[in-house]
Amino acid sequence: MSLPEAMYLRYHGLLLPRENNSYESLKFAQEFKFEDDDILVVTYPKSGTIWMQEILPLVLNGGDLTVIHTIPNWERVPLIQTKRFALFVNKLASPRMLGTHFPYNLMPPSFYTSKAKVIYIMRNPKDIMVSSYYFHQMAGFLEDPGTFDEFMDKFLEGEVMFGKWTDHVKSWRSSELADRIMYITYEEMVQDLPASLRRISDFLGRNLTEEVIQKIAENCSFKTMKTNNMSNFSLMPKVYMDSDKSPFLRKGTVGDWKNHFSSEQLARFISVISKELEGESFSLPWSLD
Ligand code: PPS
Repeated sequence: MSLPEAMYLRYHGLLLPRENNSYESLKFAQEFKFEDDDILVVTYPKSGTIWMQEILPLVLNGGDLTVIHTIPNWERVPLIQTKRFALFVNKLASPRMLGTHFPYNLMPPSFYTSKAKVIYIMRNPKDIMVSSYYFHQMAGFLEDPGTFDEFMDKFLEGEVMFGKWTDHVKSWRSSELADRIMYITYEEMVQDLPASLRRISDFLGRNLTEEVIQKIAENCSFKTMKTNNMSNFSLMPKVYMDSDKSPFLRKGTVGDWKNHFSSEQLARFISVISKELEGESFSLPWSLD
């Protein structure tokens, strides 16, 4: 399948949408200086990025909703590789909340020597693929996904933004960041958000009362986030994201892949992914089948 050059650039072999990434923004990211108290959310796309952009400010400020009600998610926890990053970075107060879809090996040099903490969210790749399929339909800056079957080929080949899911996960799972990194899954957050919030606040050294945990959980629920204009991308022009085609906050569930995969597709998917994870020292928190 041919690559629409107008829509994507290539960076170290990875496809990145030109709409929000440029060679200048990537250079800016590479030269960016991490501080020891920075907190970085890392995700492969469609794993729960905007969810953590809602959670993180509330955990850090003890549940004050002002930030999530007045500042758009892309500005309160900006992604370091994006064009917008240079606009917002100087406005961030310490500790800075940052995000990225970069694999570990493409992080800026200053990251490795800093003590910045990382929250890495993993999501079942089958649900990522479904979420991404709909996202490609609604995002004007992404290639039309074609049929579900065609999109699966691209996903498995890594011919989608930020490359292969397996490469991303492998890079961060073997990152040797020791206690600087916390791994959490989308599924665990769906299953028990208050427990996930307790884990996150412990990792960040915050001591939140049960009342605050419950308040954050309510305000970060799928239902509440869908109505928050600072988080649901309703501020974006329709040519950029068309929620009539598919809302960004689409389903927010675990296992939607069951409504989309045929048994042949499931077998193909499992075969490719398990082969690529063979010999890795970590195990996945869920079964692939
Ligand atoms: S992106 O484009 O990479 O920034 O997308 P990302 O934010 O990583 O992932 C989008 C999916 O996360 C779901 N989401 C949530 N699920 C449950 N609860 C909450 N609060 C929540 N917030 C975001 C969102 O709906 C997308 O998943 P799907 O499966 O498409 O619904």
